[in-house]
Amino acid sequence: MLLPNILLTGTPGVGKTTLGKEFASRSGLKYINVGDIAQEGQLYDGYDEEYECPILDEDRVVDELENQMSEGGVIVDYHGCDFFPERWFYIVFVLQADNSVLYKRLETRGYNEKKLKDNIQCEIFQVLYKEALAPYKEEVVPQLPSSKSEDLEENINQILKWIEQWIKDHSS
Ligand code: DAT
Repeated sequence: MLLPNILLTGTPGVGKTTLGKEFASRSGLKYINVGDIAQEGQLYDGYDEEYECPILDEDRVVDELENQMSEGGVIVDYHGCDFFPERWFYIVFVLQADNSVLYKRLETRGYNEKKLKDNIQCEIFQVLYKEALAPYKEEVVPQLPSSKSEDLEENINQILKWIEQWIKDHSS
């Protein structure tokens, strides 16, 4: 593997897509949005009426991504990590946004009241951070603030630095 795979996770609306796409365009890593892949391949297993969204067929998503992940150099965007093989990722960045900022972003998306409330609670209780800490060690689960535009620049630089170090550590 010439370059590592990176996971960007966090509550919907924290800025994974924004960071992932911008990072990919600057670094040459390949950006994969799991939601988009699922939609393109219709990798679904039913529909969740309460949250008004299709239910992901996780096994088919893993099968779909396996080849690309084994090549390395992929930055994956998804609001979860418990169904991905742990070996796929060297590092899991968990994005976080202030509650009031996140609320506004999700309101703009037109989320229904239950979905809004549940997502804000998800952020408050650090659900995605805890999910990542189940398979991964704390030192490979850095948290990144993602409320302001300056945070975006800062995060890109931090991930670039991390990759540089990874390349040094793996080039012998
Ligand atoms: P996600 O992919 O986590 O669901 P997103 O990238 O679509 O989130 O971002 C949601 C909204 O927030 C979108 O309108 C862009 C904005 N946003 C993302 N990161 C930001 C940042 N660091 N500063 C300001 N706005 C940001």
